[in-house]
Amino acid sequence: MSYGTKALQRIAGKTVFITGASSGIGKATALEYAEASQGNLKLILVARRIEKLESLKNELNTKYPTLKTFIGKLDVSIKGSIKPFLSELPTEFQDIDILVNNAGKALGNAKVGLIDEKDINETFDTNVLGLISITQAVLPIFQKKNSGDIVNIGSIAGRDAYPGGSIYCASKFAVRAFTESLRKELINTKIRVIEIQPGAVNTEFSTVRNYGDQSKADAVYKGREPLYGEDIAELIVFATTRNPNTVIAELLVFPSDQASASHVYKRE
Ligand code: NDP
Ligand code: 8X3
Repeated sequence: MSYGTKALQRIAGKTVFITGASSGIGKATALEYAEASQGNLKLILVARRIEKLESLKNELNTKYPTLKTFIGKLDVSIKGSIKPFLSELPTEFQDIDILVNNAGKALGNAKVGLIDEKDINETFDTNVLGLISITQAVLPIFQKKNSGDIVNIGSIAGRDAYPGGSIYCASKFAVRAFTESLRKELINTKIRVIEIQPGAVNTEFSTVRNYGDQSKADAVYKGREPLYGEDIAELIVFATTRNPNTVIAELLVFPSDQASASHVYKRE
């Protein structure tokens, strides 16, 4: 969508780095930035499934011939992979202006005592340590020019913990704490730190959470009116095209039929 002339000017020629761009919110955000800038933008898109990024790049190139897109296979949970990735970016993509820390996941619904150690590690390595490592690596670029936007994708699960979500909720509470500390640390700079906290969004999130069981994933949204990746993408672009004096610090975003974490707690 169009965000108006001022937003178009503010975003013109910027370089936007999106993690987890191969599906859902990240993919929609890449498309939304391309549209909002009318193709006058550079996009760095990363995820593990490079073939998905290749088809997204083709789609973007077809729709927006002036857009410059760099795709990369990057697993944010692998320590030591992030700094080399950034230093090997083509020169024209190195001066990042907007970082969207979006890559993340929940794995399963197991209760404490029964949670697979591998799922605990993968969730924290991706949602928390990956996000922290990317931020640490990109922040010096922003500090050098005293500008830049960091958008962290939190969740209602980072404010309202629920049974069967202990690990995912803890990871998103950690994202919120990290984001708040960072915003306070950067108070004397022009760097903006933004957290978007969605409720239910119909993406591949539930497929991943249910280990690929699509019928379980579909059941999560049955009878509900969830958000879609595009809805969150619009808010990310909106937040990062405000006047530089304006920081959208937190945005809690529900679909119209949700008002808390959507899980039911009752004695069984
Ligand atoms: P999707 O599963 O559709 O997208 C997740 C993205 O993260 C994919 O592009 C995936 O790509 C990427 N990803 C996963 N693991 C890694 C990794 N180790 N390294 C790099 N990229 C990775 O889900 P969503 O779009 O819904 O999720 C995006 C963010 O939104 C997550 O942080 C999620 O927690 C958050 N969120 C989602 C909500 C929802 O209801 N859907 C609600 C609130 C927050 P690939 O597999 O190719 O690596
Ligand atoms: C995803 C939303 O409620 O499934 O962050 O945890 S929820």
